[in-house]
Amino acid sequence: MGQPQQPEGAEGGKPPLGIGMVGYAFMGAAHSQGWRTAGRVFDLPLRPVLAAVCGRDGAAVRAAADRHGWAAAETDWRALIARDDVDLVDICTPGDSHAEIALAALAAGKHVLCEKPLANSVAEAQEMARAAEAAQERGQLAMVGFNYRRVPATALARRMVAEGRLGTLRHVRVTYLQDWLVDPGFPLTWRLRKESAGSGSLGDLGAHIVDLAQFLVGEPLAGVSALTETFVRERPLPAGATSGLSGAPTAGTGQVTVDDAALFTGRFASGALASFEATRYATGRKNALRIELNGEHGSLAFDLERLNELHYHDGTEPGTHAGFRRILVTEPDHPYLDAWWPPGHGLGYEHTFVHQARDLVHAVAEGSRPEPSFADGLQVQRVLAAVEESAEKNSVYTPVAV
Ligand code: SOE
Repeated sequence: MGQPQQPEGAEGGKPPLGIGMVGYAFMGAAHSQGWRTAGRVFDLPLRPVLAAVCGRDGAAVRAAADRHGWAAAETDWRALIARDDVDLVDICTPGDSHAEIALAALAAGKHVLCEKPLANSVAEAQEMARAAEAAQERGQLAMVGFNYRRVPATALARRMVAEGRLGTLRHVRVTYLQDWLVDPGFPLTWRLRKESAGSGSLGDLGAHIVDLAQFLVGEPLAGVSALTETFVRERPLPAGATSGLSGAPTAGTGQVTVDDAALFTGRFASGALASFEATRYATGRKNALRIELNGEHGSLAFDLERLNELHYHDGTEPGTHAGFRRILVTEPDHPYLDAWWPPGHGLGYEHTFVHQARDLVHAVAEGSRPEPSFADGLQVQRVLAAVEESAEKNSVYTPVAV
């Protein structure tokens, strides 16, 4: 069993904030890193303590506790929530358990951090947002893990849009491209089944870009028009799965019941037009989240694969020497950067989780409303539902005549 995180340096003497995390795979590892590091880099009002991690497989969760620095391991999430040393429950499980765990944690008086998408349906997300609202009255906080808001460059972009540097926005262009499903032999994991994941690329990648676009623009989408596709409809069952999942057409394989790709356009209430593409079939693209905003006075462009940079075009400059310039977002007065390395030394993906933990700890200490809230998560869920409805109805899409 791992040792409890000991206070070090600036952390010593601060009141503890006990964290209990459910799930320990990819997201669990990323969140562990965030909780371990936040108080060692930032001067936090509370000291995050990695109290306990939970998973169903006893041996595996104990190994995860050792690896990631959690003091204890639990195999029942209800037992984790009931622990006196857990003040905040961090949910890193597939979407089908988010609602149940979050509602139980809020009912038990705990703060909650929940991975995105908030839930697998609007109905679940609504219940969670209602419970979070009531909990906020009692001083308990609930936040969704849209970590890409916490890249210093995207936080700077938000600041610049809010300052009016782009003027009225006309276009928002976003893509989130991965390629891990290109091989039809890739197994039918939980992310490819509706009952566990809710949706496919749409909920996994589309949720991120919807949230990021709305965050940067500063307002919600008013409507969408969408196309979705499932390119490979049958895949081999994962190793260890003995029976076909419901709807399995042949022994040893099962049906993909979610979208592989989602393309949609949208309109913001203020009039800006937006386009979105979320896919796991963009051969050669690994984690390519790109966003560009065009406004009447300027433009901003961001690429997650070059996340220390923000490109800015100031359209008010004389055309003779105007053009996109690269802002290296590593200066101490850039968001989050005052606590990190000297200019030019750069941050990465993992730091977004450190910043997420930092911001949530501040919110808990101050009793403020954390962002993105469960209400924000619900709003994203409504956009995802509208995309699915539009794609299903095919109502706005017009086939090109042949
Ligand atoms: C999917 O491949 C995934 O892991 C997402 O689930 C994460 O949210 C994203 O940040 C990276 O890609």
